[in-house]
Amino acid sequence: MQNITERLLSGDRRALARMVTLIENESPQARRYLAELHQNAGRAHIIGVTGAPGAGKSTLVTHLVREFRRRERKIGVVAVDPSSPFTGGAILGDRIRMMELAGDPNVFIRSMASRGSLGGLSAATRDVVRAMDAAGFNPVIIETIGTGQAEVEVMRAAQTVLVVSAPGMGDEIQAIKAGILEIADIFVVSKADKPGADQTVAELAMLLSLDPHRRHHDKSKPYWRIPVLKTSAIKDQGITQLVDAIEQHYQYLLESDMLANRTQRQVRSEVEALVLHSVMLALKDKVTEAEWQLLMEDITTRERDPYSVAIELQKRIGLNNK
Ligand SMILES: Nc1nc2c(ncn2[C@@H]2O[C@H](COP(=O)(O)OP(=O)(O)OP(=O)(O)O)[C@@H](O)[C@H]2O)c(=O)[nH]1
Ligand SMILES: [Mg+2]
Repeated sequence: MQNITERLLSGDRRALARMVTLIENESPQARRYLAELHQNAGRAHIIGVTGAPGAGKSTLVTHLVREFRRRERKIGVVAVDPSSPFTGGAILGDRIRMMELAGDPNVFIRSMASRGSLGGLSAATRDVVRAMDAAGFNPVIIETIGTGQAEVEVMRAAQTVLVVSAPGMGDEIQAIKAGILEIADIFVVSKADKPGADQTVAELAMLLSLDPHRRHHDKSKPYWRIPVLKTSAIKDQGITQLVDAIEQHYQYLLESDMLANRTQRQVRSEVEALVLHSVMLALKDKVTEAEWQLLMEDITTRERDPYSVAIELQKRIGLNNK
């Protein structure tokens, strides 16, 4: 009997499904398998789709999957919901909608929800993407709700980020302004069959024109001009143009060295997070909750200062730096 990584690499869906479950459960085996898979990953184009609740993300993803299938690609989808539990409402609806695609052996869809920390969710998402990538899925699409910190974190795993807005969500543009502008590579105005779509496009274009990078970029280097594209799932419009833009963005990333840059930055923050996590585990091992309480009391009553307490704790896990 072959092991799980060999089966996964040969395209066995059950092995991939098992792997995803191990990752979700934060099983220690998962890391060992992922380490084995590492050299086989890194081929997939990772596409992020984010936007406010109800913006039309899942519907759009379904249409993207269909278009990529037409282009004979094998597609992985990870739908991430930071708030609801694994079988929660919205996800269930998405699952039903995506069900029609689920019978296709060249499509692999999984929903994920956070169990623990924010960092845990983005780490698990990244690992699931890596497993799909190693299994030969390309592209891998990550869908996540909203425009907050959690999503930005999850979206860091993506190479091309689509920010989806629907017409008539004026306030949402404000939210976009606040957090998402710097991570967007393509703006999508979904539900373009509805009134107000052109106004939303105009507002986004206006927002982009305020971006200083757009006006003062180095003309000699490859430059990505963030497009604003309209799509309608109902009328099946704009999807091929969107997929063209997604592919052009990937080309841009390759030609401008941005892909290598982004990947290096991601890998670095991943390794840093892994080391930090180990440090926290080591601390948990060496310092009891009761002891924490006493130490914190000492600090709040001004008997001790936080710096010397930190140094004491560092020493206990074998760190000698000041
Ligand atoms: N008119 C119109 N309605 C759409 C279109 N795309 C999606 N919708 C509707 O908008 C609603 C939300 O669509 P979803 O695709 O579930 O949106 P979502 O962003 O994934 O939602 P959450 O995952 O809950 O945040 C559904 O009722 C869809 O039928 C479209 O192109 N035109
Ligand atoms: Mg959805």
